[in-house]
Amino acid sequence: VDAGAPAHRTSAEVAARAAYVLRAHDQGALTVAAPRLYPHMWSWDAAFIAIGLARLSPGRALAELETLFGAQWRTGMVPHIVFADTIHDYVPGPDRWRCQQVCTDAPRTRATSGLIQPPVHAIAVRRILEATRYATPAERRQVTLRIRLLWPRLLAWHRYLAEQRDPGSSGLVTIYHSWESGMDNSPRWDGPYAAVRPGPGLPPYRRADLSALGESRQRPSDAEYDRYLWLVEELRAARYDDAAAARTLSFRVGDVFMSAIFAAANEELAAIGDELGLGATGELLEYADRYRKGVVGTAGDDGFAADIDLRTEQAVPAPTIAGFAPLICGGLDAPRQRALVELLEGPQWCGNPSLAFAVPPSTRPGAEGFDPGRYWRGPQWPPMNWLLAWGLERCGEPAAAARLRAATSAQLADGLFAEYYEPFTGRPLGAQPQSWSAAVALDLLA
Ligand code: 2M8
Repeated sequence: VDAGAPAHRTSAEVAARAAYVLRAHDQGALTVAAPRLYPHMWSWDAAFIAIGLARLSPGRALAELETLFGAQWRTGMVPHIVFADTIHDYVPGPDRWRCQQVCTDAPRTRATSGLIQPPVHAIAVRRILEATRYATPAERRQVTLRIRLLWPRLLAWHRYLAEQRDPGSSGLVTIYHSWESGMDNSPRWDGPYAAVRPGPGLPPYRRADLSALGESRQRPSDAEYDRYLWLVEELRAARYDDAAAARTLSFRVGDVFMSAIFAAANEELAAIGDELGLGATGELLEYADRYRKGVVGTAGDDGFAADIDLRTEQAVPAPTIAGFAPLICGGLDAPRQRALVELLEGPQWCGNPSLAFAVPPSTRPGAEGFDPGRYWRGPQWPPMNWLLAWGLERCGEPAAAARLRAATSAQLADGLFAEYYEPFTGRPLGAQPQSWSAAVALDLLA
């Protein structure tokens, strides 16, 4: 994909370019998130990539998740990074995580990280199953059979989240690291990170991300990276054991956005189970209900949700897109849902007249910690828009969903598939092209 940015490409042209990007990033049964900056498989990226690939080939889309779940831990945990076989300059690499060396639950055949990411996977599998309706009968049979084979792994993943990441059944999934949220340097985490103090035992490391991107203003700061790497030290010292991590880690937060995705994903998995006669429906719907209530329980009168710092038991209200979590899982009463949709579409967020495209900045412009060019502190992220639009549709807000999809498609019409976009100038930032942005474009435009 060339670097020129002519706007107003036709939908067909953008979709073709997106397909080309995913093909170029395909290593067979693993699509790298972005060749230079992220030369491996990321868990929630893989789910979005599968959602896009479902438009081209349900079988290939499912292969992506089969690869990811092939690296599932014995506990049911699905790791946030599955390292590609090729040697690449990514920090922290397998030598830092040392999962196989310190934990017998880690898979033997693949190097992985020891963290998780939001469970978008069942949402992707349901879309793959739906896509088979347009496939040949033989492909439909084949893909359905493979979904049946993957099913126990999906169920084990959801059980892991409900049991190990929320042993008290509070309705919020606990994260041990902001990498788990997927929104690494979001102002959501500034409060909780104040308690993370990297010790002298932090081994030196290189900022491989800065050399890969050639740009530091768009990435997290060095102080943030010290904390990220320090938490990896803490986790490895706990041997990636959930009970030990819950006792010893200096970062433990109940993540509303992850919990909302989990609630919705449980419903999707239940629907797949129902359609294929696989059972566990009652259990999954119970999880859905638990996490929906957990998310809604943190929301204010305007429906905006807040994470909970589990070390202080305090809510950490932050004006970021994560506050819109209830629009992903539903469950607000009608007046609060209306208020939240109005907030999303109003002048503080998508309706801000200074925005180049009417999609939500990752942090509310003008809020403390907002930075329009820096990663999760302000830029707009296509997969988040996709997710919110998907949630709005499910919540019975089809008009708002359609507006968000249209604005997301307009932003992606540059055909560059940037990792994220500067909200006021519309400038493409981060890795270019990034697989999940291409995947979202493919789903919206194909
Ligand atoms: C970013 O995170 C990784 C660490 O997991 C990194 O900065 O190296 C995040 O945007 C995350 O949400 C995403 O999954 C990953 C790959 O796209 O990159």
